[in-house]
Amino acid sequence: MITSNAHSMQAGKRVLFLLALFAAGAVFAEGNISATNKFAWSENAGWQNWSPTNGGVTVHAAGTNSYLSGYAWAENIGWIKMGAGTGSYANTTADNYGVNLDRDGNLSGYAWSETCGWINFNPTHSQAVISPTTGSFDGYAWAENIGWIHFKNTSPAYNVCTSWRASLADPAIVDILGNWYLCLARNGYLMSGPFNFNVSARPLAADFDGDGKADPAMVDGTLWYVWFTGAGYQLSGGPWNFGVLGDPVAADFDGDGKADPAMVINTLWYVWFSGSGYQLNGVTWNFGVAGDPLAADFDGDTLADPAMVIGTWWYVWFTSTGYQLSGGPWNFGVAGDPVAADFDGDGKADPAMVVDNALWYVWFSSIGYQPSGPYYLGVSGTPIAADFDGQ
Ligand SMILES: [Ca+2]
Ligand SMILES: [Ca+2]
Ligand SMILES: [Ca+2]
Ligand SMILES: [Ca+2]
Repeated sequence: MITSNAHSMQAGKRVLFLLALFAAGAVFAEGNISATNKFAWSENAGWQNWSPTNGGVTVHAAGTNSYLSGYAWAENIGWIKMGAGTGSYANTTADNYGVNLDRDGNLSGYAWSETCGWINFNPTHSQAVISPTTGSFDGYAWAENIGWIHFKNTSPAYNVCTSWRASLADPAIVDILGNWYLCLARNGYLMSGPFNFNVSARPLAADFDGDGKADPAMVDGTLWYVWFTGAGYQLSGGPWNFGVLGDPVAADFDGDGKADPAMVINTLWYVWFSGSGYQLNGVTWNFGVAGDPLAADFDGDTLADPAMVIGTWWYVWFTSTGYQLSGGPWNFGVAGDPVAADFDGDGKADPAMVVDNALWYVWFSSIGYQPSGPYYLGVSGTPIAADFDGQ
């Protein structure tokens, strides 16, 4: 009965939505553009309102695959559509055009205006951007028929701002019973949970399905249980079995936006690249150092960098230098359970040590790896850091 009611409720909503759509002549979402900072300017076409009364633009957070949707309104040229279909957009046909956004805030691709045609967000002589830390648009987009569109100016003062922010890592704890406790950065690190998937083994989290949100996983021997965020936390078939027993690690080593499972045995790294259909690829890394293995993008080139932690010492091999040891090894002077993820949202992983299962010491890349904390999370278990909510 409840299901049936819910269905008829949804159907009712859909009918209302369709009626509204026909009445207004365009599709609208509320959007996440500021109600006050919402204007862009074009010398030839005047003001554009990115958060008009009947609609607005939404900036969707999905890691490297973020994108825009919805409509902006310009008094002189009418509606400007940010994308067709679902983002991120391929921009190869009239059915899949749209404005894409990478996790550093660079916009690309095309919006469409019925009256003035394509609007390019990454034209030859400019780059439209959104600040990953403040959500402020800046730079210029280009339209063949109306010229430059400017997003930020001091005099006269105008600016388009969104509540979107770049990816922030969320600390989490998984206790011995397999209970997951999450502290979402966007929720002021307030603890939520416990969430339980009825599997208790070695927990980890990484974005295996590439939707910009970390997927919880449990590794039991050679078996990988992964719950896809993109599928409503359904088990991703399987469990996967790669036939290698070791210390499990998962991160995007090949840069396709999906996490690659890895097993580490002493100094040997076995990695199954998502970009190669999870083939072992004949590649086994050996950096000659054994310790607590982890992987995160320390140098900010979007590829995960393998690392080994021994006591207070961090050995990190930068992808940007062809897997050369990043000087050091680094010594932060604190020993414990190491984790690494981008807590401050500057695109570089921040090393952290969790002492006594609950005290988090963090070295933020954005402030030159000065020590911060310890932060107390209040639950004991295996520490994990990943971007669970994609923002
Ligand atoms: Ca995911
Ligand atoms: Ca990958
Ligand atoms: Ca890297
Ligand atoms: Ca960082």
